[in-house]
Parts: sequence; structure tokens; C-alpha cells
Amino acid sequence: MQRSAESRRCYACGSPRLLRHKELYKLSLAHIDCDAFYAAVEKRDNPELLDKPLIIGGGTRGVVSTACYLARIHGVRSAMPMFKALEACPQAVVIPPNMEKYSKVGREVRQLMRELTPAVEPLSIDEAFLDLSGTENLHKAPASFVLAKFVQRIEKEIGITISVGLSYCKFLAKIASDLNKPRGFAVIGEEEALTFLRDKPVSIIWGVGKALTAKLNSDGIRTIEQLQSTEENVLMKSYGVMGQRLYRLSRGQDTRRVEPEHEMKSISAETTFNHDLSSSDDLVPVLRALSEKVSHRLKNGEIAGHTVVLKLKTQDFKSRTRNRQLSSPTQLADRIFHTGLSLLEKELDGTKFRLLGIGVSDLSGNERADPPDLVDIEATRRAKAENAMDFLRNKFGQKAVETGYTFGKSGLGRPQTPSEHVKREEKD
Ligand code: TTP
Ligand code: MG
Ligand code: MG
Repeated sequence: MQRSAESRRCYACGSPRLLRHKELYKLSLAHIDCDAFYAAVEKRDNPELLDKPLIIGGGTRGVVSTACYLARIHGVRSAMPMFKALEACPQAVVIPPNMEKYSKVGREVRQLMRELTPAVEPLSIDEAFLDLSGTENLHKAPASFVLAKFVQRIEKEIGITISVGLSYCKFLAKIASDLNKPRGFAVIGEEEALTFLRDKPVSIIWGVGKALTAKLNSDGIRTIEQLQSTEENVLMKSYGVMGQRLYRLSRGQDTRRVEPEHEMKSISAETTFNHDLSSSDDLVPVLRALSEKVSHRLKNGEIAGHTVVLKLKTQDFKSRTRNRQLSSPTQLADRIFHTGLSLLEKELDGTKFRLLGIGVSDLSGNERADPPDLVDIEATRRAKAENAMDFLRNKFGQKAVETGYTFGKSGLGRPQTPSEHVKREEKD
């Protein structure tokens, strides 16, 4: 059997293909959105509602949150005043929203998404971008197959339906997921991007809201085709930075990456001393040891932090928090330590401290952490050294290598257990 994405039969099961596309095996950026989300959850929990037009809404604001697709046939839409919705569909069942329940289902869906790839970027309670590139070996199947199976899994395990948009970039994946709703599966490949976009209104472009649509329209620009035929500098002259975005997106050029969200807000480690300390000789080795601890956690979790946070507590229990944003996210002990050190040095005026902590916030994935060409050449050299130390530690154990700062000083600033701890602040 021909193993082509365009062949009429599926090579896996031999049945006629429902979806054919030239780039089906190549595309790996998906946008997934649940269908009529709140309504679908309510129907799942009360099968009597299945065949009835259902509106979720009312409450204090008196508007429709969402309506099931049966109610939509009558013209009911999200954000419509409730009295209008009931004029359009008087037989509809109305249920007030139960946010707690929907949040829980939203989390469950996201959890299953994370089983497909760590690169899941939620956009709202019922939708997310997923980057499945590089997961083919893991799943032993291309992204399109994995997603088709995922649709079935969500229906079976969660009891609601989803729509999938598959493309090569975020902009078109998001548009695609909306094309065949509900239970949609739409593909927009690179080859067809320009023609697909041509006759679409400018308002479908990400970031083009009501005001900009009105401005573009009043300038005579209504379709994306008109943007496609305009020079970049002309668009930038009229619309500033947005002009550049219009130029690129109208041509299907979108390099935004999927930014996975991390449940944690910050990672830090802190120590309360047996005796209050004030000198740099005493504090610096502690700072170094704590930086290594934080770094170790970051590396283990494959995450990085963009902001370094130093925390001090004075003898009289006053807290001082100082932070600095880095040029790129880091997971390196060296960068955390040196940034912390420059913050600490400003606080060393003889004050006695009872606690020292260091950590990072603004967490993200580690893909863009610590680029090889850090601005500071010395920092680049030390980063290389740290990578070498990590290699040795992985091979011979944590204690195999000590830096000059901590060597022979492991007893100093030893905490009164259990106050030393690595903290994870969870997002609420
Ligand atoms: P959407 O994904 O926009 O809509 P939907 O899931 O109800 O329908 P579909 O995606 O199939 O078109 O929003 C997700 C949920 O967010 C929706 O179920 C209810 C809520 N919501 C509001 O409360 N008010 C609104 O104006 C919108 C658009 C959504
Ligand atoms: Mg939805
Ligand atoms: Mg949505």
C-alpha cells in the first residue's frame, strides 16, 4: 500500500481516508478548542439535556456565556443578552454557569494534552496550542494521527467533544480549529496558506480588533489579499509595529513559539542561620550553595527563570526582597549566583541577617535558556564550566565537584533544620 499522505486509504487500517492533505505527515502545530464548552459539560452531566437547546448564562450579568449547537441554530450566541436569546429560542433550557466544575474539566483536558507533549500553551479555559514537533518517535505516529486519537480519547474519558486545527504556525492553527466546528479537524498547510488567507477579512488576523478593523476598512483595506499586495514599509508607515505584523501574518508568516505554561510561579531556596551573619565572607558561600540548589531543581524540571530574586531577613525580622530581570531565562547556578551577588553586595552595610534566600521567577521552558552567546564573555566561559560540572555530577554524584565558593565551607551557615527548604510557589 502506498504510504503517502494523499493516498485514498489509510496505511494504518486500510479504510478510506476521511482526511487527505499533502502536508498531513509534516504539520505539527495544533490548536485545540472544546466545542460549546460549558454547555457540553452540563449535557455530559445530565443526559436529559442532550437533545434540548441549552443556554449557559444568566446570573448577574444577564448574558449568554455559551449555547449548545442546537441553540445556535436558532441564532443564540455568546455574549448575547439573555432576553434576546430567549426571544430567539424560547424553548431553550437555561442553566447558570458552574465555574468550579468547568475549571476542573478544563484542567483535566490540559492534563491529557500534556501526555501528548510538554509544549502545551493554554489560551483560555477550553483551548490550547500544542507543539507536537519531535514527538513522532515517542508516539510512533505523526502529529495528525496522534491528534485524531486524542479527539477520541477526550470523548471517551472526559465526555465532551473538541475541535482540532493543525498547521505549521499558531496563527493558522487557531483559525483552522474554528473551521469545521463542532468535532472539527481542519488542516492548513504551508503551500495553501496564501490562497487560503486571500479572501478572508482582515479581522481574522490575530491582534486586529474592532478599532483596527475599522481603521483598515476606512483606509480601503478589507481583505487579506490587499495586505498581501502591500509593501512592508508602507504598512509600517501607516500602522507602526502592527503594520509589520499585518505584513507577516497576511503572508502566513508567524514564528511565535508555543510557550508551555508552568504551574509553578517561582523556585527558591533559603536558609535561616544559627547566628546572624553580616560579612560577605560568611554570606557569599551560602548564596552560592543555595543558587546551586535552585539551579539543580530548574535543570531537573527542564525549566528556567527570567528574574532572579534575592531575599534577606534582618536581625529584627525585617524582610528585604530585591530582584533583577536577566537578558534571557536561566537555569545556571552561575548566573543565578552572580546576579544574586550583585544584589547582595548592595545590602552589605554591616546589617546582620538571620535569613538569606535566592530564587528565580517568571518561569518558562528551558528552550531559550542561557543562549551560548551570553553578553558577558566571562559568563559564557563559566556557563561552559558549569555544564562540564553537571556532566561530572551526573556521572559521579552531586558531591563530586565543588566550586571555590563552597569548597570546604559546607558547614557554614548551616541551617537550623527544617528551615532550609526549596520552595515551590504554586499558581492558584
Ligand atoms: P469559546 O471556546 O469561545 O466558546 P465555546 O467553547 O462555548 O464554543 P465553541 O468553541 O464551540 O465555538 O469559549 C469557551 C467558554 O468560555 C464558553 O463555553 C463559555 C465561556 N465564554 C463566556 O463566558 N463568554 C463569552 O463571551 C465567550 C465567547 C465564552
Ligand atoms: Mg470552545
Ligand atoms: Mg475557546
